Amino acid sequence: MKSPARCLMLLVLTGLVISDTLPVSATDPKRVKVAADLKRSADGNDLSSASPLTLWYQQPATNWNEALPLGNGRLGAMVFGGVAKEQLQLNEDTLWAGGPYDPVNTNALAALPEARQLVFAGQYDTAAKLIGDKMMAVPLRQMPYQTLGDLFLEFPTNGPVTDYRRDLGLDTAVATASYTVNGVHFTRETFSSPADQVIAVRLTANQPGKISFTARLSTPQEASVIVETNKGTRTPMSLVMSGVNGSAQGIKGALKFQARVAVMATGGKCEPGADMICVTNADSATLLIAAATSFKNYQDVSGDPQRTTQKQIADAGKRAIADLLAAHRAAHRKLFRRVELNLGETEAMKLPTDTRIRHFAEGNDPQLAALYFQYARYLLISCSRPGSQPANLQGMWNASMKPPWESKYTININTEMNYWLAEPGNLPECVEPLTHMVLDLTQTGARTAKVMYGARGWVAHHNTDLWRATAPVDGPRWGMWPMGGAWLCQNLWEHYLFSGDKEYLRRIFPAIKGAAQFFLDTLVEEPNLPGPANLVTCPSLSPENLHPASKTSICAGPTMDLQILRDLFANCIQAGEILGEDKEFLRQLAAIRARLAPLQIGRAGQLQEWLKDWDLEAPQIQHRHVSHLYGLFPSAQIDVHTTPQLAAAAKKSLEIRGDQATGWGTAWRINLWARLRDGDRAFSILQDLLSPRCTYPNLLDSCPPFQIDGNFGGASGIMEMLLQSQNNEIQILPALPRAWPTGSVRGLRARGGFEVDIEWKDGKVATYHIRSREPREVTVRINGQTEKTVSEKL
Ligand code: FUC
Repeated sequence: MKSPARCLMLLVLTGLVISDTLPVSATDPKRVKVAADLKRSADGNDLSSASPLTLWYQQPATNWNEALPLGNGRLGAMVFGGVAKEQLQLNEDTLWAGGPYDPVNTNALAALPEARQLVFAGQYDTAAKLIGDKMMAVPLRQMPYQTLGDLFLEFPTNGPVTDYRRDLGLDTAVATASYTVNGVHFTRETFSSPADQVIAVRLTANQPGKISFTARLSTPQEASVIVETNKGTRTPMSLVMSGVNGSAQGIKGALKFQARVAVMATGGKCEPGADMICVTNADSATLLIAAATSFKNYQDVSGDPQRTTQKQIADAGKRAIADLLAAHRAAHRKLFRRVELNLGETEAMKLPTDTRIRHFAEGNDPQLAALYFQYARYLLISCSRPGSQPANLQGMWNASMKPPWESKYTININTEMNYWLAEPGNLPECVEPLTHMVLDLTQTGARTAKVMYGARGWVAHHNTDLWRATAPVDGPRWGMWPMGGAWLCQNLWEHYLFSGDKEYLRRIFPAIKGAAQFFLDTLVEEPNLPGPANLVTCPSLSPENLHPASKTSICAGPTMDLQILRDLFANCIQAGEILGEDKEFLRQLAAIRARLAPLQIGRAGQLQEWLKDWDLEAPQIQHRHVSHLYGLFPSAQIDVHTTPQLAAAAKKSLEIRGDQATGWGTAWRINLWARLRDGDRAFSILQDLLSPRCTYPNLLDSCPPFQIDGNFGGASGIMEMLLQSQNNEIQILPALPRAWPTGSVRGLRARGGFEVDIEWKDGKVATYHIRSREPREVTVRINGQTEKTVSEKL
């Protein structure tokens, strides 16, 4: 038994429930407010009635940031749970604007030598102007990810509503709204099934003949809706919306799409309207929603969405809703139940989720941090499964035709952060869409490397989209950064480190090798630095941060680039040795790696962000990006044990940067402080992340606006506080905050193919278990000491 009920039972049996009551001071207005909220919501229930893995609310969503996300990797819905009107805002993860396109700029190569010269001469603004004129992608911006539209269900309501509750079970992946009107209790359950590739909505009531509603589809896309009848089949009536995607930036929409909603009622009547279906006095009803586009891959849009959706509806329609639900739950739990986390439970657990977010920063709700962690796992399972697109800036949930930053893949931090939790959080399957995308990028990026840089290998800059565009976009200040592909390779390498899967390594080696090759051909000597360690990227930038020598970010050899390259070359050498690749190439890489410009400590004792000691004069000294600290996290080349001086400098930089940033910037800082072994500082930043400044009522991250990286990065930070495994050590509770004195975790993964369980009490490790396929010797750092142990068999 691995259920949440079991977690709770264990907690009670082992005395881990650390506080029964919320300390309330009569004079502290905030505390009095918590007490009042508790009184209103708790109804005298004991803690065991509070469900630790559920988000719940006492009112319908009044806006998108209160609606609850469902997804099967590909097909997503935001569920509002209204009483008179239900809204399901729908997404299909290949519905982006545009079509296959090639944005390389054929003028770039000729301009490259001059751009370099200008940068080395300190004429940064002139360099930026030249880059803007000659080296940016055509078109300058990439394609947006767009909404599919909405399904609206309208219900006749004639009477006051009581007992309203709306929730999302993370263990079931079902969103439920229930309420009573005129003595009839209604329940509406919705899920997006990875097993059957449809969204299902089940409407029931506790009295027969009470389900009446109209169903209607609407969309801002170019599309039309008809009602299709298939008499004599299990799905006799469907709303069918067919359309084409939009054009953007002069790239013509090339996708067809279709959404299909089958409406099935038991008892009562089901009648077609012109563009709606009307159900009257049914005992219960089920809706099945399918959607698809003609996207097959970034070069091929010849799919048949009509055939796909017809088949999905016909197949799912043959099965009872209970069977669909069982298959859905099993597919979800297979991934979700691998990890359990208990950080202690308090009375605050009885409160609705939106209230808990408002109060988290006041302390004493450790379970909300555990819920936030599990929510991130839930979200990744829901938006990134084998066969789907990777998690974009909004995962896969987007109501707009023009979302912020086009809801793309921003690969100067955001996409990489989306996957930080996947490996330690025991969701390695969810990385598959990312692997697939990187392998696509090696193809489009090879053309960009050749045409724009005259180089071998492949390159991707700071963003990509469904069409795998790799040229620099948006403007020199943001786009002229050739490191996006190299950083993504680090995510893939981590997948290998955690699993030890040599087949996977063989599959990704060409990506790592090609990324390295690009830099062998494009690194240049910085003439102002003494050799031989004077190789740098140029032109480049430290993501999005202006430096004080100009109005631009354009520079040579920013610290982050040098750190990413140290990793890329080291990984390529190690992978090449494991796979028996060409020794000469690996030797060449090692020689070039040794010649990369060094990391430097600046006059404030900080780790310099640039080759020059500019940090203290930079116009945005507290910039959201902490790019130069990549070496501390997610990389491990800066480490408190192995490179204490650099770690101290990184700490100084982090202090200068400050704790508050965008959602993802805040989340990154949690991971960094955990790597610096300061659990309390990491926790205080988590308190900020998990407060209304950075978290919406639906527990999704607010950048602002909504951006999912903060959820994923925050969850990664929570794990970094409990377990780390860089540099060939498994570190148990490396940065446990005082706020979580007692707790347990089961099923986290560590590099080297290990799974780890930990129980702790009074801030100290009580027991731990390390398991692997074959028992192996492992170095463990625990309570400040290292020891050798042998892992148990998995
Ligand atoms: C980078 C960040 C922004 C935002 C965008 C998607 O440009 O600097 O804050 O996250 O990506």
